[in-house]
Amino acid sequence: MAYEHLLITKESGYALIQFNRPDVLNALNIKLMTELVDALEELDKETEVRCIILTGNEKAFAAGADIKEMANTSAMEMLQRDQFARWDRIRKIKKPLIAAVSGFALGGGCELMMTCDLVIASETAKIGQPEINIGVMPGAGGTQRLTRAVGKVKAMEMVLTGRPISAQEALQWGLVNKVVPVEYYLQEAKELAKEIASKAPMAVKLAKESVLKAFDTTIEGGLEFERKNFYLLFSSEDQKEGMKAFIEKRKPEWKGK
Ligand code: DAK
Repeated sequence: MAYEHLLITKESGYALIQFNRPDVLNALNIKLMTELVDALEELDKETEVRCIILTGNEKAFAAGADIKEMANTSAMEMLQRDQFARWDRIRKIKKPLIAAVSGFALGGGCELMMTCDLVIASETAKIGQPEINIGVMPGAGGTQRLTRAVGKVKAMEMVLTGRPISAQEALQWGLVNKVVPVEYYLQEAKELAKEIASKAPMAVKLAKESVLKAFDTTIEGGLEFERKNFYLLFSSEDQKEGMKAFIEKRKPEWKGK
């Protein structure tokens, strides 16, 4: 399928989605977000795709929602059109999502990054929630996911001052997994995708689901959920193969079932 604002490539085991609005620092307009959610849902169904990388370009992952598109929208229009509803569908993607971030990841760009499961950043990344500078506040997780990731006082600092943080700060604050020189951030994300793609697909899927459960349940409920998923994997062929291969001292061959 051809997209106006996305470039999609598939390599062995994973897919790469690149935002393609370089003139506006990959500002996330409705069209791009519609395409992104459609593409993610399609790729989520493809068995040979086991992991998905989201990226922009060296200058910008994404500088936020498209301010020019949003500027004259009324609250009622947003409510009626449920303009931002499709953002919620990204949370439902079952394959691991890796954000490969260079340059600006601001506002909705930072929120999109935080919706991903893993983040590789280049040393040039500038990550922030600058909505306060344009008279609004974060609307897609910047007060919730950010606070869970970095804690109250740091989230307050980012949301109330709008100041972006550096890649190194993001690493120290637990917002990104790894920081590498700009020449390597995409390569690093691809290596990570390949590594995850080499694991048993059903185990990856249920493990992601279980980790995410920690964000919206009690510890008791989460442990119960985890245990059920653990038991469930014993009905998979891959569990038999994985444990047999260990005992026979060979590499497992996953079937994805
Ligand atoms: N929207 C539209 N255009 C943008 C843009 C944006 N967010 N960011 C940059 N651009 C455009 C600029 O207008 C400029 O276009 P031309 O003027 O050349 O036509 C071009 O990209 C290059 O930008 P600059 O000339 O400004 O480049 P600089 O290097 O000087 O500055 C900058 C880079 C990133 C510091 C600056 O562009 C900037 O401050 N951009 C705005 C960043 C920002 O405020 N982002 C937050 C937007 S609000 C929700 C979901 C999502 C959201 C809300 C709700 N729900 C689910 C409910 C999200 C909201 C937001 O993200």
